[in-house]
Amino acid sequence: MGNKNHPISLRQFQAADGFWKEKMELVRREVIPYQWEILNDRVEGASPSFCMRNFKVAGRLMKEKREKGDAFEEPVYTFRGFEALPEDMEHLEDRFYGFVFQDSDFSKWIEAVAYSLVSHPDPELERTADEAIDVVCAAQMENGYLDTYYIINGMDRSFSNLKDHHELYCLGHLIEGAVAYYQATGKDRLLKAAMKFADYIESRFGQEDGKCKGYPGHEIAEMALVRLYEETGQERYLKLARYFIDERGRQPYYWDCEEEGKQSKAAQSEGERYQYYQAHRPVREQDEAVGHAVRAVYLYSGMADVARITDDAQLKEACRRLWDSIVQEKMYITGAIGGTHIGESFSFPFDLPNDTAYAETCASIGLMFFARRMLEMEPDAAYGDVMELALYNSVLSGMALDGKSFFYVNPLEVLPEACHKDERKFHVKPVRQKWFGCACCPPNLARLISSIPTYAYTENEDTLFMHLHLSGEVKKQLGSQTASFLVESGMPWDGKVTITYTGEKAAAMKLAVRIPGWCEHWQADGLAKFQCSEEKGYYYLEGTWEQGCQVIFTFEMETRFYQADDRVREDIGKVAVMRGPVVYCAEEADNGTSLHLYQILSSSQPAQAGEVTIAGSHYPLLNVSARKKVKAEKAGRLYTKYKKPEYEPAQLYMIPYFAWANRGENEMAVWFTDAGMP
Ligand code: FUB
Ligand code: ZN
Repeated sequence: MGNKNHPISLRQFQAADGFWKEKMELVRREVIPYQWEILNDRVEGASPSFCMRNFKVAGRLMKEKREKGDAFEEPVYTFRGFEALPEDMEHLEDRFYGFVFQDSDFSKWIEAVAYSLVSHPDPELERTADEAIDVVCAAQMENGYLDTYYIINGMDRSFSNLKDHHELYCLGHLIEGAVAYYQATGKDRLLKAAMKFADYIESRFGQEDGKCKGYPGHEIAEMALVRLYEETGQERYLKLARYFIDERGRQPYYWDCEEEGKQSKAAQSEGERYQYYQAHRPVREQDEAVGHAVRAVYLYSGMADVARITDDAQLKEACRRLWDSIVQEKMYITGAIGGTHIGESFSFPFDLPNDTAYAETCASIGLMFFARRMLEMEPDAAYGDVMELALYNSVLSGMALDGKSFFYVNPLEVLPEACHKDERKFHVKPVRQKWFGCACCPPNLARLISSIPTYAYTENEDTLFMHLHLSGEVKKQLGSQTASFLVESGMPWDGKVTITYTGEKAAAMKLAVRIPGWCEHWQADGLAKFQCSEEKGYYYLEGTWEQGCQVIFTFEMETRFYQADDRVREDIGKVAVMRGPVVYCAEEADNGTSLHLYQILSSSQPAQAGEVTIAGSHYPLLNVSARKKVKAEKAGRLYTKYKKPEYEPAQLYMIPYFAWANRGENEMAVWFTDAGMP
């Protein structure tokens, strides 16, 4: 067993002014309180959540059950799926509303609250969270079961549709939220509830005779159970996680026994069946990332956790293969994944359409989960590069700059008219929305951003790994001694990273700094005292750190053009622009309409043309040499005889991709035809 490299605790990091402190503050000030209002259906004009309402209804049922004892009549399962809210909220019936996994919105919210409380204690928020926890715990059944969908609709059908009905997904999120809240506050009410639910599941599922041989339809329980194991030291949780991972995809398929599984059996051939759920083959034999993208990366994250803890070489190899399949064949330049809205899924290799991309925010967040776990398994900057790419682009684009609206889908090209009129693009929204009926992404963003330092740093006994370069003070415990470093970073706009040792006592340790893959030229100053080496993209500084000792990394941050592999049909002959980890895009707001008429002149280097103010903040505005097709005179016909096109010189102004769609509905594109020379 080995648990060598783990994320730092949030207590070890104090953010300093800079990009990430601003984002974490935004989540604390805007997103968390807003989401609490949403969870309680108090935001006018936003899709109702029903989340806390469902817990309250389930709680009332549990109370009635306690009071009536044997006389209590269990509700009989009534499948209703999602129901739109009647106009009059007062007259809702006492039943379950929303999606089957609505409970998880609370769990993600409480997880974000927990992280925020560590960085910024707030008694009032903590009181609200404690009250919410009371409501949730009141809904728990005596045996530990806690999923309001079945508690309200009838327990006679619980565990009857593991494939689609998310009970184990809700368990996973509950565990994540509960562990985070316990770690933040020391309060164990929710943790005990989550353990009780996990224990109940453990009593029902597993290899042992008489136990159900099922596994989650939507993964997350795997990684959550590992987290619960790491928090409590209780081996049974690790065993259950491992069971879920290894049982998945074994034949005969468990889901063939489930009613709805039989339907998909008829529709799909052997080998394809259950690909959507990554359950078509045992996970150790899988080599292509397939199916629902969020499910996939959540599974792979759990696999990486188990592989690391149990030092399982075969499982590690499977993780590496699946990682390669994603980043070599199925990832957008923005770090987004999920090429098709059909099944919110990965498409076939190199099928990465820009305007119909699904690219769900949760999927990029899940990719970050997977990346961090790969880093815990084996520090290799290739994982850090992807984690950083997803973070600064497809994750951040999921949230408006003011934290008040969200994208579920993160396309790389948008024509608003198409979003409104073309059914193939109805999933693509030209502006962020206040909330969604299926609101998985916004609370996922909140929990990720408020815990970003745990992605920036991992540590083992004598080494602190810096994967992301955030401004702030980071501490590391070395026996009874505390080492600390102040990091001043200009990322993502400027590649200078100054690291000053601020510990009172000198410390002998290694600091390993990720050299970003996008950086071709870099230098480090102040190294004289250290033994330095470079391995797998990390620069190791080993020696005795004394107060005031300073190392400065300068990562040259040039604006660069990128091209895609020739097999990506949609991007052939096109270029995209990046500067450091940030992908740039052009918007109608800066360039006018008809972005498709622009072609980039990749022979000239893009320049920074000052700044653009969006939602009150300033962002770099790039000026890219281009040419624009002169519109042909109207011929009155759709097709005319070929005439050499005429172009006029033009400038294409580009802004960071994550900041797009913050100025109303407008065209946007990341990839442009490369005209090469003027
Ligand atoms: O099924 C739960 C969540 O809803 C998934 O992770 C998202 O893709 C959305 O379908
Ligand atoms: Zn989502």
